[in-house]
Amino acid sequence: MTKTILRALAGETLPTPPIWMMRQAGRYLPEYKATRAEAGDFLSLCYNPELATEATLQPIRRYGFDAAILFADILLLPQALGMDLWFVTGEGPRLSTITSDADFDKLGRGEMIHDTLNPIYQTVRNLSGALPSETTLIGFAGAPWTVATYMIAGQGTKDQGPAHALKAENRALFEKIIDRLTEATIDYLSEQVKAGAEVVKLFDSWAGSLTDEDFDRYALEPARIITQELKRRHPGLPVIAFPRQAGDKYIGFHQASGADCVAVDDSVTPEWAAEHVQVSGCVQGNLASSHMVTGGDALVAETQRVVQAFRNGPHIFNLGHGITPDADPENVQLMIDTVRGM
Ligand code: 1CP
Repeated sequence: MTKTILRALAGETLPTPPIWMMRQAGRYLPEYKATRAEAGDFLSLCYNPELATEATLQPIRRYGFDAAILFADILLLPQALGMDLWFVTGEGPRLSTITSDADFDKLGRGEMIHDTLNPIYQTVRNLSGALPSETTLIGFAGAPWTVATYMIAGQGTKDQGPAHALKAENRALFEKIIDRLTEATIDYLSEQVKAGAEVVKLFDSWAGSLTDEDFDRYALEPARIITQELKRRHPGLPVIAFPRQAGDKYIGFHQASGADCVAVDDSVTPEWAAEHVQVSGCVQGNLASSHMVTGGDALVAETQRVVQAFRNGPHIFNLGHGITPDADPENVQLMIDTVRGM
């Protein structure tokens, strides 16, 4: 029998939606903290296939999710292009920056990314052999705009100000960065697929700060190019796009990007997303991740509401964004039991 996630991605309406969770491996789990301590730091964990395989499998063992997502990070790609990357404990990622043509010219291109990313492909190969037969393996990358915001600012930013500023001041350079990332993302995801990823997801976490034409040019268009080329290289490959906080721009995103599934965040209601987005294909989402912290009756009621809203079409149950480190692992179990018990 085909895996439930693949069936939903193919457009099937299932009696119980398959379920997985963004950031399902991570600091809310005691076993993850132990594995991370063993690795020493976060990047060493990402580049250690044995331990990254273990981190990926932990939430599958504990909860029996229908999908596993490769343990890695969207910022490994800029590092593979030659940028410096490090994580400051308690603060987040730091990178060398690109603010001039001279910075851009230092970036690598083509096959060279694989020198750095080979351990990630090894993790994917390990996982293909280690996952239960019903579990789907999802590979991923950051979308060009989201990754560019980190490469331009050198860190996470609240409003992506530095990237917007570069776009306004030197559009040619900004577009060269987007194009280079588009090309590298295709090669990166394609290699993940060759190693055994069955689905790929494109995380555009900051798509919501692009408006109007900019959204179409820098969120939609790269997603379309990446999806089209991946499907050309790997016929039948399902693609999940996540243009987070796209609002009205979620409407029509399936057709315009060619993605099989559009993941929606919780700034839109499930009823709205069912009416306007699910009409054109599979939707993934969208319980607010705060329920994983607060739990209780509200968690149960809102979980049921999401399942109900999406019941008449293809749906993959997920949160609206990643689970946070302060979440209670028991609330995750309650969410799963609620979805599967309906
Ligand atoms: O252990 C730690 O302290 C590191 C925390 C952590 C983890 C567990 C980071 C740092 N990245 C990850 C793994 C990760 N990141 C995964 C795989 C595991 C899984 O989902 O179970 C994935 C898919 C990501 C994707 C990712 N990284 C995104 C896109 C999704 C999203 O959450 O919006 C983004 C924006 C990043 C950048 C990043 N990596 C880590 C942090 C703290 C950040 C965010 C920085 C910021 O807020 O700007």
